[in-house]
Amino acid sequence: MDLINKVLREKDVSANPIWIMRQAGRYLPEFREIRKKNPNFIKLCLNAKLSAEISLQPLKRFDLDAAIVFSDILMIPYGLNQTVEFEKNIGPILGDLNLDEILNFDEQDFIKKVSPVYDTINLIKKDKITKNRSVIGFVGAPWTLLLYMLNKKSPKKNFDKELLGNKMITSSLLNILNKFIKIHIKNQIKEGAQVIQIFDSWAGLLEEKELGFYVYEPTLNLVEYTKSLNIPVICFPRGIKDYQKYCEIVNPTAISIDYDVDPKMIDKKINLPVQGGLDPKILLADKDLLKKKASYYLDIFRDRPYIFNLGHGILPETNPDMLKYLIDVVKNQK
Ligand code: 1CP
Repeated sequence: MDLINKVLREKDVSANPIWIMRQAGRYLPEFREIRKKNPNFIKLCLNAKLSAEISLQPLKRFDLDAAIVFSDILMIPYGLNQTVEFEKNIGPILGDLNLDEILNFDEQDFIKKVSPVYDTINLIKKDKITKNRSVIGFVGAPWTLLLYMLNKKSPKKNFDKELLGNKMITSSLLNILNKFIKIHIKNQIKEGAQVIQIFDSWAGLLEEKELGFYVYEPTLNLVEYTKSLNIPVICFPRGIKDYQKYCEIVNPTAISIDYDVDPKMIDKKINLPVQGGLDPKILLADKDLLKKKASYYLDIFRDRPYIFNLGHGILPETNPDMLKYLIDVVKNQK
């Protein structure tokens, strides 16, 4: 069994496996090379051969314990016929939402549109480099996807709460999203994904009283579904204030923590395998500080199943040598 599954399934504490959010991405010159020749990001995600190559790039350089499929959480709105484009320095721009079409969307039509993602996983899985490593599939959480679909761009700078005003609409969209997210999870597993991560990157934008409807209920449903397929599921509810309550209600196989949360509090209050935490900005500093901060997390989570990762995606300006150094620190700790 690969190390990550040992941690997740057997609660093994003898080693800390490591993978990095956005490990297949812009900080790698070999990724930028491919990206330059493929200006259409969605098309690149639909090119299984290139996407598999990108997914494996970080494993060729570093001793990482997992490959994560190179794709995007916005492939689901794309699969539901909402247009998705990525504009340089701006981010994703989505087209108008055709509610009637989406509410009646055919499963086979969706699969046809996103099936290259499954082909990518198949290719990654077949490569000998993943023989003793995990292949991680992923989805966006219903709330984060709903937000992109309604806001039609990143909510980073602005997001109008009035978009959520019509409960009939938000509730039916959440239901439809759950249906298609499950299809996406099932098909990634069918092609060989051994772990599923659910990214709820914008969970932190909600108030406590809104979490039940937008986050806890729909995510719990997906967690139970993934577990029923006998696959571990890691949840990353970035920015959420009460990780303890989230874990009590949603109960993922492991909880991935962001860099704002105090790991000591997590250690005291939460009784699940943990992943992540380290601030990606630390990789922009010097090696001594990096070692110190990484060791801080490793020490706190010494006696629990802990997968090393960052508290959000690795930054594009990161020097790949710093990641190499971090992996050495983690691998030499136990
Ligand atoms: O070259 C480029 O301009 C593309 C940059 C890029 C990359 C490398 C985007 C655009 N997506 C990806 C790949 C990606 N996205 C992966 C691949 C696997 C890996 O981790 O190596 C994954 C898991 C994602 C997931 C994703 N996409 C999330 C959740 C994680 C997170 O970062 O919070 C989100 C929010 C997205 C949307 C998205 N896609 C891309 C960007 C720049 C964004 C964020 C835009 C925003 O600020 O709202």
